[in-house]
Amino acid sequence: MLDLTGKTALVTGIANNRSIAWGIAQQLHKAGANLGITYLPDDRGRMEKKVAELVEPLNPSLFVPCDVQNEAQIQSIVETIGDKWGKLDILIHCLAFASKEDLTGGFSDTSRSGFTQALEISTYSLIQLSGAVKPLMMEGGSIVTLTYLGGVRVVPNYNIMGIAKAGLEMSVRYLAAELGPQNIRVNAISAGPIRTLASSAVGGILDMIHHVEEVAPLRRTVTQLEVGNAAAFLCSNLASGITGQILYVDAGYEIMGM
Ligand code: 0WD
Repeated sequence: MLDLTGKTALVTGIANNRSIAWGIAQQLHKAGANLGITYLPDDRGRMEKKVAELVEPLNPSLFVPCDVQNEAQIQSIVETIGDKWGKLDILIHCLAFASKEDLTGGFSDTSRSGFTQALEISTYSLIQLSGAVKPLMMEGGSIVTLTYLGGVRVVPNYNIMGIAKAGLEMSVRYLAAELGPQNIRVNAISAGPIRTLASSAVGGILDMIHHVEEVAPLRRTVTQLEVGNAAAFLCSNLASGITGQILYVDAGYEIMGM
């Protein structure tokens, strides 16, 4: 059965109660995992307060700042995990960023700085975090990231984020190949469109959701908790033979041609 008792899990990317990472954290907790939660720090400490209040019922034993553009913060997280837990079993990479102006309009207008920022935060961060936690996964481990269909097909307005997700999906494969001999599995969940803070920046997101509700085999989109269930599965022994894969949790939308 699905049981994560005794497993330590670091969950990144919780911004509020709509975040996919929040759905994942709840399901990992339900399966018995010991949680560490990261938040994106800001000058006034607003995010810290908000996320701390939200996750309190899950009793995280670690609560640390993590801006993936801040190398020192990543190192400090690794040290804290080493001191407090001694090992890490699960890493949830559930974050992305692109500037709003690059998520509408012409793709060929993408700025150099927008390209660099989106790829650094959304794609490089998986490579960076995986490399950082690798020494902590001495008993093996599971790394799960979040991607979207816009990384393999053209979705209006997804633009630069599509390039970031294509790079992310290929990073999953390279990481899986490298870390497999250490029994570290690396997989991605390709989620259907869900209303969140990040997705609200994508032009026409509501139209995308309505289209999925009309066309997907299940005639709806998915919830954060459904993505959380799939993540808990991928992190558990039930998925011990699965690595380097992109698992679609999208109510079946991906199979449709029209
Ligand atoms: O429809 C959707 N919502 C889908 C999202 C469909 C398929 C995939 N995804 C992916 C996203 O691309 C992302 O990789 O799921 C992941 C989580 O996104 P989300 O749950 O939709 O969005 P949100 O609740 O906004 O969480 C993303 C968080 C950030 O939130 P804000 O909105 O404050 O940027 O990523 C974090 C931050 O908490 N984040 C960072 N974390 C560390 N360092 C950074 C950073 N530099 N930048 C953003």
